[in-house]
Amino acid sequence: MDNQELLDRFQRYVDDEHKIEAKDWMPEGYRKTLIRQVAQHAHSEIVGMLPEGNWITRAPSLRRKAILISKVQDEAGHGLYLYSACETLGVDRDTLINELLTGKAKYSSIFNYPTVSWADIGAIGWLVDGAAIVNQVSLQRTSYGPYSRAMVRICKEESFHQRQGYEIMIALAKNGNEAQKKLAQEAFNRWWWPSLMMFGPSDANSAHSAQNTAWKIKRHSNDELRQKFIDMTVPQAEYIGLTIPDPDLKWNEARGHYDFGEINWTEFNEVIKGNGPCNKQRLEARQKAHAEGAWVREAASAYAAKRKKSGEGRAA
Ligand code: BYC
Repeated sequence: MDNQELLDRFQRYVDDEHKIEAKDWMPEGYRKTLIRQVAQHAHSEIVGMLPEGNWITRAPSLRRKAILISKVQDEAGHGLYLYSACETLGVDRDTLINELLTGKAKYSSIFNYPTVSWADIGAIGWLVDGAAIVNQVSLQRTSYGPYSRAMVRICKEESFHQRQGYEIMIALAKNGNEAQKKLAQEAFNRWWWPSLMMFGPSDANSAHSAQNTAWKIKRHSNDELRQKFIDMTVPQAEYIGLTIPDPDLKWNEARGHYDFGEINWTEFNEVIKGNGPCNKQRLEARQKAHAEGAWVREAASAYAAKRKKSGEGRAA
């Protein structure tokens, strides 16, 4: 069968809503773009542990500390799960990690912003995990089986994360004193716009959207998901008495959606190029953790080799 026939057959299979599995034939472009996206997603989970990890020692109560530790631990689990999904596409984990550590691979722009107060932890859970869920619920129906199944599990945990963030914001913004209300509003102001950027460039400027939508890797466009997130989040903000930091935000009766102001795309492009407020710090933290963990990897490999050898001995 020539390549065009294989491509047509692949497209028909995807159009009929079948999942592609690791051993199925797939176009090289499909494999490549999935490795790119799933790896970026995995890196985002791992780098995403850093801004919140920064507050574990300073959480305001034992209950908050225990919850935050479990949330950050969940994120490590999501990262490992996604690296495994990525490996099914024929790339090994060392290569993926190396691409993160050398700055070659991207991770979500959102994790290059600092967490300056405890309210930022509430804002991250509510807004960042909230935005991640909107994107990931859509990705549950992505055409690549291992990625789609990873999303089902991850979404369940993310919804806990989102609620714990909103609960922190309720405590501060709705039930808190004046100083706490102020802290919550300031955190909201810091995280609102970067959260909208998580959905990527506008559809008109999204390089991968057309092909990835045809392959059903993407089920909704960047702008559709961003709008969904805004429509869902504005009433939640109003309920707890927060003001949306966007003078152009207005309900549009005819569209049945909120209109909103222009995103600062220059800022977005700078952050994804490596020039955000914390890009350097995030990469250095990952490089340090990797170097300090070398002995663990060596010990685990030595132990695995020893087990293999003694297993071979027993079999002989
Ligand atoms: N940040 O053609 P486009 C979490 C890049 S973590 C950085 O629209 P695509 C959590 C894009 O990669 C959840 N880069 O791309 C963890 C591309 O660059 P390359 C993270 C971005 O792939 C801890 C270029 O811009 N979620 O929940 O069709 C604590 C052109 O864009 C961003 C995921 O990773 C960005 N925001 O669509 C708390 C979701 N946006 O590769 C929470 C999975 C775009 O050509 N990813 N770029 O150099 C996706 O769904 C898609 O990749 C995107 C972008 C919607 C993000």
